[in-house]
Formats: sequence, structure tokens, C-alpha cells
Amino acid sequence: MSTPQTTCLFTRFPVSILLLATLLFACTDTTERGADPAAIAESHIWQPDPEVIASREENRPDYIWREEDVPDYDLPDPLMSESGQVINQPEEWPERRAEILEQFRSHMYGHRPGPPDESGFDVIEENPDAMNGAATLRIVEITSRHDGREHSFDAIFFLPNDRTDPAPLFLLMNNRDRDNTDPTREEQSGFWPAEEVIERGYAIGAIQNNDLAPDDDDEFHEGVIRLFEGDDSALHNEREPDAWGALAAWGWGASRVMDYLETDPELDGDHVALLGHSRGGKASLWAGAEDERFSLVISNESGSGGAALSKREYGETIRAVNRFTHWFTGNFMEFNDHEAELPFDQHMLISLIAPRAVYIGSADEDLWADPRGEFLSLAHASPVYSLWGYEAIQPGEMPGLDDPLFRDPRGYHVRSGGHNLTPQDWHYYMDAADRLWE
Ligand code: GTR
Repeated sequence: MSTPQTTCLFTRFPVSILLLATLLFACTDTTERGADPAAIAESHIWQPDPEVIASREENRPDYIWREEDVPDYDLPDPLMSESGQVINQPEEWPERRAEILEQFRSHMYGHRPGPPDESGFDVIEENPDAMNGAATLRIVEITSRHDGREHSFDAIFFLPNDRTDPAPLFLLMNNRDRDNTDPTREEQSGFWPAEEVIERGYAIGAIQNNDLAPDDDDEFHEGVIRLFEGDDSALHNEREPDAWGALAAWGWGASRVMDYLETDPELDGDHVALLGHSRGGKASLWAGAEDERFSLVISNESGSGGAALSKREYGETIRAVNRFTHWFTGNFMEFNDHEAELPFDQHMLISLIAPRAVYIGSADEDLWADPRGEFLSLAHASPVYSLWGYEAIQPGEMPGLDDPLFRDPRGYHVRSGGHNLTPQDWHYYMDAADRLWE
């Protein structure tokens, strides 16, 4: 485990000074840089393929693709409270955690409401003989009533039949086509490899993000946002600048699934892995920050606005991600081209999940999502995990290709290939769950 002095240095100083400090304080690995491509090249840690860099530079010449072009940046210390108090005990964390949560709510993801006035759960389909007898299919309609309005969406589950105890669950916040989670299994997709998850003894579930908030600039309010706000504030620019957007609305739905799980004795609500890909991964991280009932939070290639450090400005910038005007708050637009002014960065989002389990997956060719920036968020959340005695993940420890780093309760990998959620990613996530939950 790293010393407290070392972990503080990692979060307080610019990366160049950090590198020096790393060398001076003789940390276990001295190859982390953010800004020293020569050292990366000599080490075994992941580095982007020069051909991929060249092609990204050609297609999107206005963005940063090379490590040497990443600006120096200061990362705020997650363990330094707004009043200047240094947090060094787990008991002191909830108060600091609340401050960080509020920063993310007001500047980035918005204030989402609590549970609705009334909830209802109806099993609308049950098949104990699904997947040739290997699984039970259960489809649950989740209805929320609030202020005289009503909203319903479905959650699909497959439960492993050869398990007699409550099954731990992988829940996907699906941002792609409904076909990817086909309950009939006529369509099968590597994006949600249900048969393989059942085979490994886990239950698998899915919700459709669009059912909660359509992924559309004009229509995003026509789901659970309307349930709370009615029709009055339909357009983004008529809403409060810190009002919740689509990402928060998707996560609100995941929390309603959690409410249901607490009522289903066959599913283990204490062992739920919430998983999202890309925009779904941004939403799963925020959902895991807002709702501490998720015991494992997984971000697959969530990139900008998700796991990647914004202040690196590598690949997708804040201005670029804000082209989806309905995902974040109006306030977040103020940081377009002003990443340095952010009073937080995404390592603090990861910190909000501590001491629970978190796993971040990147892909080799997905430079738009900044694999190194995603890893560094996890590494720079280490001081918070160390409050509970968990060994630090050092910034210089980024693993090589297809070589997951498990440092319970955290995991990270960079998979070969491009932007996608694949069975290989799922296998790494299940390996993490095996370690954490068996
Ligand atoms: C990209 C976008 C990312 C990511 C992704 C996706 O085009 O720039 O932020 O969310 O789409 O969701 O597939």
C-alpha cells in the first residue's frame, strides 16, 4: 500500500511535478507520465498504435491524439474538503463525499429526484424453461406514479436455474437497439451475451435507456423527466441550469430496478453489477455514485463525461461531448474549452463509488474515449480507496493489451479492437465478480 504522503502528491500537483515526485519518493513503478511518451514507449504498459493515431489525426485533426500534446493539469484532491480539512479516516468520508456529489450534480449531471410517490412491480412474463432449461426468464414492468402522472418501463432478467441461492446480477443499461437484449433469444448479440453469463452462474438483466429518457435532444424529457416536471419545462433551455439530463434519468431508472430487486428473493440485491457502454457507461458511473446499493459499477469505454479525465483534453473534449445537449446540465456547457476551470475531474466520480467495487474497461483503438485518461481516473481515485486500506493503483501501472489489472475491489483492462462491448469485456467483468463475490 502506498504511504498517505505519496497518494496526496499524486492528486495535488501537475503531472510533470508528479512524475518527479514519483521518482523521488521511489514508488513501486516510475513509468507513469501522462506527459512522457519516451518512458511509455520503453515500458510494457499500453500505448496506442501509431497507425491508429495517424488515422484519428486525419479524421479529426482538431483534437489531441498524442501524449506529448496533453496539457499539464492540476487534479483537485478528493481528500481535501472545501474548508481545507484533509480527510484521513473512513468516518470523515461521507461529509466530503456529499460535497463532491453536489459539485457533480450542480455542474455536470444535474439533480435527480428521489423515488416516485408510488412504485409498482408486475411480473408480466415468466418462463422457467428459457435457454433450453438453463435459465428462467422474468420480465418485470416497473411503474412509477408521481404528481398524478405515471411512467412504466420493463426490466428483463434471466436467472440461472442451477443456482438455489439468490443469484448475483449483471444489469446492463442498454444504449443500443432493443434487439441486443432479445428475451426470446432468437437474436443473440455479443453486446449482451446472456447465455455465457448464465453459464458462469450469474443472472443477467437489462433495461432500455430510451424507455427512461429518449436519447434525443428534443424528446429526452418524454420519459421520467416528464413524470416529475410535467410538460411545462419540455425544452432544455427552459429548465434550470442544474436540472437533470438524460444520463441521470437513465440512472434513475437503474435505481428503480434496484427497488424491485429488493423485493425479489431469487435475485441477490446485495451483489448487483451495473454495467453500461459508452454513453451507457457515463450513466452507469453516475448511477453508481448516486445510489450506493450497486456493489460493482462497470464502465465500458465511457470516455469523456464518464471515466476519462476531462483535464487531459485527449480525444473527445467537453465541447465535443456537449454536442449531445440533453445528456448533461446546462451548466456543463460553461466548461466547453475551459477544462482547466473544472473544480473537479472524473477521478472524483470514481471516488464516489469507493469503497465499493469499480471496473473500467477501455479499448485499444477507441482513442476518442482516451484509454489512458480512463485508467488515470481509476489510479487517481486511489487515495480515497486507501482510506479503507486498499492498495493504491499507481498512475504508472497501466496494464498492457488484453491483460486485465485486478486490484480488488478495482479492475481495469484495455482490450484489443475498437469501440464496442464484447464477450471478451464481459469475461473480464465476470472474472472480477468471481474474485469479489465467490
Ligand atoms: C460517441 C460519443 C461518445 C460516446 C459514444 C456512444 O460518438 O462521442 O461520448 O458516448 O458515442 O455512446 O456510443
